[in-house]
Amino acid sequence: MPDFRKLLNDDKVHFFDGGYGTLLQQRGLPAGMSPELFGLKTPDPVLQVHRDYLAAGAEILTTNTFGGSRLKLGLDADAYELNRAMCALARKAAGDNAFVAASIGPTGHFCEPLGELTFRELVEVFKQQIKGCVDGGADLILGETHFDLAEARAVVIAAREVCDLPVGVSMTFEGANSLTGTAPLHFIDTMQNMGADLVATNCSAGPEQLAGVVESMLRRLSTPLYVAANAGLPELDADGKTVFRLGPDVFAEQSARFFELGAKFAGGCCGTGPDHIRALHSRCAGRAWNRPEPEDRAVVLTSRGAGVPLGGGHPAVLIGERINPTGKQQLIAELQQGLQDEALRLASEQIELGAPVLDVNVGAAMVDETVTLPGLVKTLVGRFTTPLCIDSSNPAAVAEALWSYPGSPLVNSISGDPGRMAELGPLCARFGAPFILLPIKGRKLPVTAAERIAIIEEMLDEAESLGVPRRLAVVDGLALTVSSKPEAARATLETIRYCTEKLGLATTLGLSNISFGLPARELLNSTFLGMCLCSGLASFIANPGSARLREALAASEVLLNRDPQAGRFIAGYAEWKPAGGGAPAAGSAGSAGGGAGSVPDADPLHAAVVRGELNRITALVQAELDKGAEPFSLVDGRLIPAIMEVGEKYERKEYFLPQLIQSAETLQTAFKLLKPLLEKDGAGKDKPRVVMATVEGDIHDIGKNIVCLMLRNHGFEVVDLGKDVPAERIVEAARAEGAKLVGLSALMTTTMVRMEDTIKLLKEQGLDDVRVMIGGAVVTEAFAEAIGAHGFSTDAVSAVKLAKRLMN
Ligand code: THG
Repeated sequence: MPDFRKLLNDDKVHFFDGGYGTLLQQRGLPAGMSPELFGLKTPDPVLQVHRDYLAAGAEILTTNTFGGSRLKLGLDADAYELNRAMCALARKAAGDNAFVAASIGPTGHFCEPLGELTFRELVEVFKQQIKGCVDGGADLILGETHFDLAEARAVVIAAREVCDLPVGVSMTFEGANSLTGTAPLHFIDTMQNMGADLVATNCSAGPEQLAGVVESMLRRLSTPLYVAANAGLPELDADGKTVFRLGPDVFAEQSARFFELGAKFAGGCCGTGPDHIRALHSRCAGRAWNRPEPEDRAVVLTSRGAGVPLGGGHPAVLIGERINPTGKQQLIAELQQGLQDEALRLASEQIELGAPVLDVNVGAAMVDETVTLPGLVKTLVGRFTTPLCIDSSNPAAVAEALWSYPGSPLVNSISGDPGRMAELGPLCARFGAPFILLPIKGRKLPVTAAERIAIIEEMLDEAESLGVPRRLAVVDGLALTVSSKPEAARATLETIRYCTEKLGLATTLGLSNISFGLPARELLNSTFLGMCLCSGLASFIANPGSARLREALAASEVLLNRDPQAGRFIAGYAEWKPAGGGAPAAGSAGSAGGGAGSVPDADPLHAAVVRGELNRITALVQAELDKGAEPFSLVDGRLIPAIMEVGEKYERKEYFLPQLIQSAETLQTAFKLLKPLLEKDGAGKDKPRVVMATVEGDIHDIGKNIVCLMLRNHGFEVVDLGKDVPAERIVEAARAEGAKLVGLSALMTTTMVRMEDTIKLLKEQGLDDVRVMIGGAVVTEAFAEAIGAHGFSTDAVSAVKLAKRLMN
């Protein structure tokens, strides 16, 4: 058997056949009758036309199945059998010397939200048709004359489910776009993301006009291209019938241009016949394929109406972060009630601010993401053309959203945790969805660049072994908070540079993580953005409402020579005035360790804790002890008031997380020295005990660790169970330790539901007198109440207050 893949891979140009409609009418097809049903009843005319095309030099015959889907044929016809029979007919004509391309035309129906069909139904319809074609002996599955990107994608997805024949789609463009708004370039971007074996354009106009369509694809074309023009533009003849008048020689001369531009295949569409193909063949047969060299290798996100390239020298892309329940009460409440207004408002607001891509995250308590996420995606793609970034840690929700999206969305994300790549990678490959590769694996966040790169390379290897193309990967450089991991920002920069330069991959970043716990976050975020862009960052998830970020982005694009003649910058910032406010007065900022001045401290011990003077504290405490101070009064009268002052500074936003941690650690160092002495005194025996844990499934423990530290500083005996702790272990520990307080932490919307399990289990096991306090970025008062917690806190300082209140 001949293998069409050989043709796809050789160095030559090749020839398809031409139009069938007019020729079949000349051979008895009644006007208004479906050519497919005609062919089923009277195969001979169809067979004849196939043979005429072979004789004219066609190497690939297209089957008489264009309108052969069950939706097009109607319920009475056996679509499978018709397609099988028509493919068998073409096979009979082709024998072993030519190839059979199964023609799969539009169904005549739109899928949601444009029409009534679901995308799944569309795929099922095509699967039935394609099965018939495969059994009839097709060599290639070829979608033809498609005008909707979703339907074009459905052909590819259906073909891949049914067979492993090569598959291609030909789209028709009316002027600059397809009927539902897709540009040629973004059509091929989408098809190439899906790994289509062939891309094509046909119909709508003559070869002169189609050359323009081909030119607009060239920037990123790397897949074999097939072009089939009409015999010129349609004209009305004297009887009011449409005719195509371009003769074979002119058609051939003009179509030869397709080969010069880089097409591998040419043929004909409406109004062409064997003479056109013969003329084209005799003019161009034996030519070498002018293999297209794409100018840029960006990863492209697409929708019906837009394409957004990431990397490949394109301007960095801001992915609007705001459709995300974090910190948004109204959005959460609406999502829980199945409403979309707030999400849609956030979408249009971000689009107006210029966000070229929107992140969509609906992960919140009491929201079923597998329903809510695809539902919102459907509405968004119906209203806006902005490509989406599907952000969920729930693989089933991601899969459902992919079924609802008519292009190439960005899947956010695939982590290095076991099973994730195997589950989501092939899905992304099948749907042609670029994905964010998140270099997180197991419980420990990788801090150094070397650790991150090791995970990235391992994940890329796994992707390759699963047949998931590396070109779909967009690496998350992982912004960790500098306030708790000061070395992490540099590691992010190194990771971005390595991925860009050594691995040739596009990158992204959840920018705002970097500044968590610090003041002037926008200042840090925008400065870090500039650094990251310099290291090659291709995209970032952020709030497009931040003027400072937009300014940093616009300025960086000029400095990185990606804004020709500074055109965009000048257009946006010619009238720019620096933000008001001026510089803060010197020395007025409340900086830990600073502001010591020349005035001696009233109490050096107190001051050392407030300033976080970790390396001085031991000596100071020892000096006090040497002077005869009581250990207990040192703690109660001087150290505890000092840490209280730190807490107050934190609440007044004079202090931020780094100062809080530094002071807490200073106090702990003092305690280490004092602890044996206090125990000798008999103090500390009746310290209140608290069991602390980050719940099962959640590996974030920075917040919980800070709360533990602060609780210890305030005289609590803390039993820290760590992170990813099952409910059973927490309950067991509370019982064994006789703790009357349990503190639970969860950072993610997906894991905060585990808190409820723990509370239920405590009750079930009769530990009714144990109080439970909860915390974490996404935890709210309402949630705490809903699950029966006794309180919730937003930060370590309020957690201590809450713990004290609950223990009284
Ligand atoms: N990497 C990847 N995906 C990500 C992240 C990442 N997705 C989620 C997150 N990080 C990026 N998105 C957000 C969304 C919201 C906020 C921060 C990051 C946020 N919200 C404010 C709050 O919490 O108060 C609300 C501000 C507002 O009103 O907009 O901070 O790292 N791959």
